[in-house]
Amino acid sequence: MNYQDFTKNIIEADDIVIFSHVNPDGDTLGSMIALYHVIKNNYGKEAVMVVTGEIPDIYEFLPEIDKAVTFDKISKDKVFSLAIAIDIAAKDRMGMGVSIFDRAKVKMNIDHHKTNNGFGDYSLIIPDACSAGEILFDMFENLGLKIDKAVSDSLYTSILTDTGGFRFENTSAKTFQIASKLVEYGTHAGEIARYCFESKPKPMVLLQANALMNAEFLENQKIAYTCITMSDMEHFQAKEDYTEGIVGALRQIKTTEVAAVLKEVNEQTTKVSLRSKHVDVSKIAAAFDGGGHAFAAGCTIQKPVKIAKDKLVEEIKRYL
Ligand SMILES: [Mn+2]
Repeated sequence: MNYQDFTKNIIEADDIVIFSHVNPDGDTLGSMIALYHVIKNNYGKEAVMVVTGEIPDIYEFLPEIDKAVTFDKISKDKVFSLAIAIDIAAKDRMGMGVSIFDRAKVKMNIDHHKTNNGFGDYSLIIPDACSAGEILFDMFENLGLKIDKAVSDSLYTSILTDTGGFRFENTSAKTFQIASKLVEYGTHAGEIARYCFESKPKPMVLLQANALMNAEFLENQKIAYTCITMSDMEHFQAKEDYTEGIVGALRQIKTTEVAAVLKEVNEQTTKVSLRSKHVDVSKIAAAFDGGGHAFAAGCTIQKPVKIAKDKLVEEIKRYL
């Protein structure tokens, strides 16, 4: 799609719904909130924001995020004129809400995951963009749309979190140029960083410390992994997002090439997060029908955590 298709479809739409992805992160939430405010302030339209799963506490500062709803709050036969998927690598990442997306008259897909297959009537997939927020910034600027502080803070959150605080490989000169412009639009960089990186709930930090203590290291310590069980989650009274960041901490170790966190979802299901320094872990995730980026990917393995771990390690070894 081109940028004008965005304007045309917003103007023609009677009602609009925006989808963020399951286990929402700073990029999908920041981008969704930015879209919400841009649509409201530039086109005078109210969009419905849909989240799947719990919004991490740290993102409560995003302007009007309390207006976001879960899909079950939308009537079952509702047909929206326009549905926008933001930062959603594959349709199943919308969870149960995908039926609402599928029913919409016009479906739009804006994303930066290279594994995105371009689902929808209009898709804007830019794998070189560090975040969905970066794609939106370019589009908003190109269309001459007003970027107020709410939009600026939200886009900055997208970019800051998806680049790991401007540290990951996806951080480009352009990323800094956009960040610089957002600061000019009124965003306080230190304030957003404090919300995103220094506002963790205490049990989250303790769960993470425990997970790191239980980590195992294989192949000359090139593989670092840890398993988080349901009883760990219960012991620390952890919310779903409390495991966020553990895999990054394992990658921080000098010897680590591939880091993995295996999370026991139930007796038969294990969720896997992968990070690496050089290895393309999106290929490892793809072996289990997952996906993502070269250095950050994930998948779900329908096996008990102990068996999933063996299968995963076997697959990782093939890429070392
Ligand atoms: Mn993203």
